[in-house]
Amino acid sequence: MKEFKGSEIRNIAVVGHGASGKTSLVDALAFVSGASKRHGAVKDGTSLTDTAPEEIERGYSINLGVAHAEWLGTKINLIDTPGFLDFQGDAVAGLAAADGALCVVSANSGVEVGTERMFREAVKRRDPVLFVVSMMDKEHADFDRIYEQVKTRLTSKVIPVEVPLGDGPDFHGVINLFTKKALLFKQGSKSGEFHEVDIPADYRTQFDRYYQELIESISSTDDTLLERYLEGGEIGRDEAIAGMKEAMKRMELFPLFCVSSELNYGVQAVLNTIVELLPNAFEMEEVHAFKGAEGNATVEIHADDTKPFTALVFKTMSEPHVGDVSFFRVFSGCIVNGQEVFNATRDIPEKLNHLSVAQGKERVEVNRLCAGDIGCVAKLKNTHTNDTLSTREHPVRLPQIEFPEPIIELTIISGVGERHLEISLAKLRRKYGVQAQLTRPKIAYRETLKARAEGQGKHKKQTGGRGQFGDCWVRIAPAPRGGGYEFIDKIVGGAIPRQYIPAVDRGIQEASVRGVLAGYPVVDFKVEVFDGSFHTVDSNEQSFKMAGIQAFKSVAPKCKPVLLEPLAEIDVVTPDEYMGDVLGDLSARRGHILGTEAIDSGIAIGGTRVRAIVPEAELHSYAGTLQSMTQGRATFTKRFKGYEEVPHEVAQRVIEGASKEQEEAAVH
Ligand SMILES: Nc1nc2c(ncn2[C@@H]2O[C@H](COP(=O)(O)OP(=O)(O)O)[C@@H](O)[C@H]2O)c(=O)[nH]1
Ligand SMILES: [Mg+2]
Repeated sequence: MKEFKGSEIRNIAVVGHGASGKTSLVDALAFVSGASKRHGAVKDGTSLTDTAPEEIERGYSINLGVAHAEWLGTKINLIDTPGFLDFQGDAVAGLAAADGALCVVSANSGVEVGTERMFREAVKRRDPVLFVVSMMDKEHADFDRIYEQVKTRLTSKVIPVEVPLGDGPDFHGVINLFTKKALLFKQGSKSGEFHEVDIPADYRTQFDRYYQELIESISSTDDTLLERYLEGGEIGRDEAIAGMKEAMKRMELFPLFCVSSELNYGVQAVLNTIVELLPNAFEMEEVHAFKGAEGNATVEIHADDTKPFTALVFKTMSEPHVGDVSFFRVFSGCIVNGQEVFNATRDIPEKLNHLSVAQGKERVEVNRLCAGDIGCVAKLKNTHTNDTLSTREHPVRLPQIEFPEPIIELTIISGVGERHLEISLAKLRRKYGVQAQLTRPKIAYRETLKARAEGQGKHKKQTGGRGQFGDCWVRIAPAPRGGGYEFIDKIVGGAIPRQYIPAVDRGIQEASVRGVLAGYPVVDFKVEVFDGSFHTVDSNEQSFKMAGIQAFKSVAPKCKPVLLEPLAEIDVVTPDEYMGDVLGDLSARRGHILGTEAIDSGIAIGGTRVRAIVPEAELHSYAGTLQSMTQGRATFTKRFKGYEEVPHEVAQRVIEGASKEQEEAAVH
């Protein structure tokens, strides 16, 4: 394979809702460019980037996939991403490795939840985005309607640079607004060949309207162009394209295209546009990386072949018969096949044998990879996603990709959605033959004490030969929330011999694992041992540990024990029309609303963010409820917030439930 410089590389993530045509588009781009010899199809299980058994069986992407196209002397690395929200971690990783995104919207289904989510994610990362209306050949395809939806639901800064000739089965060409020409696709051609003709008379009015809109949009982002436009001057193609590229970098314009990946119509135009309008890998902004394995000092990383090698592993995929394959983006420097590198994240050397680039599941071995490129390598010893590969002389750690946090938990597995869990279970079955049954997770209640009390713990046993004797007096008192456990030795005059005091401590800790109310661990209290007695023959460590257990059991119930429950702070982002429902539901879950704020970045159309503290016990299946309440358009994140006392009537139910469980356990 030819070697490409960073200025001849584009790294593009293909994002959007599930089944919007992303995988088919990636396949078509690689095929039409000539880099892939076969036009694969998702429905036959032959697409370039849906290759895992789970993906072929289900017909949708689960993992990100990497392929490439070669066009106009440029290598376009294409990162196909999964659209379902459950697998958005891979979409986030794909965006992190790319410098720009194609946001795919189906001409049929239009803007969907995944489109909103991934477009916002791209904007958040400040990646230029190009919209592609896919499946233009399908029944009920409607370009104008989709354009309107993108404009009202995603961003007012979208602007078509192509207009289709015909929608649905009648889709047969496009008008390119930059060249002011129409392209008529040759029916039955393999890779979307076309004749270039003048704009057909019956499309003239439509052309004028869209052209006007395009030129106005571009001029409004550039003072020189605007002045000329207002004075009635012409704006040439090259100027318009240069203006558009700059505006895209600043997120002031998002061009819109249309294709049919099945027929390969319009695919060449998308390839041209990626080369012309999206930034090359050398235009990457500098990244601040940490020096060394632990250091906090940062160093700037520039896309430059002559600088030390640095790369971030953005995906690790396990492949049958191969093992783990690590995909990485080179941020600076070059690497040659077989070279040793240094994983500063884990402080270990790694060897890059069979350095490759991916074309779907095929890997093409290369001699060298340089700044800005994306490569892969199999069988690293101990390198994982989010690790940085650099050199021993210049070890650095790049900023890590922030993956979405799991929001549902069932026993030991957790994930970002039901579908995510289902796939994890399928993988468990296929790879390890493990059958799992899912049950609802137990809430991690705790108990604590609200008053001080004192008392004795005495352990005495006389069974023939040598007896057991331990005796201690303790004071138990509450500690502040989060204060943990504290043991204070106040023994004077040898009432308990030194060597047995730690045993009292151990006994108390052991007893406090099962609290006095409902058997949950007791937290945040302190214990003073202040008196006791012993027997010269019968006392030993075991006896004093038993005395400690007895002391806790007799004193703790007098300390006003209460139940604590885990709280979560949740952050919901919802379209405004569902605000009332979201707030009402949170209150019904004993939620405490901390605040609401409108989100409006000025680029992506937002919604409202609601922050609330909600007891973990009330959040079971929240993900599903929120989804159905908002047609899947709201999202939430959740993090542990701490423990708080359970209101009396709720506590009563938990305590009754716990004693019932204990009875049942006793019967079985
Ligand atoms: N008619 C038609 N069908 C398409 C086109 N692109 C994709 N599809 C079909 O739409 C479905 C979803 O496509 P896929 O590429 O898997 O979407 P993804 O989930 O976004 O990757 C598949 O059955 C494809 O065959 C197209 O241009 N025309
Ligand atoms: Mg796909």
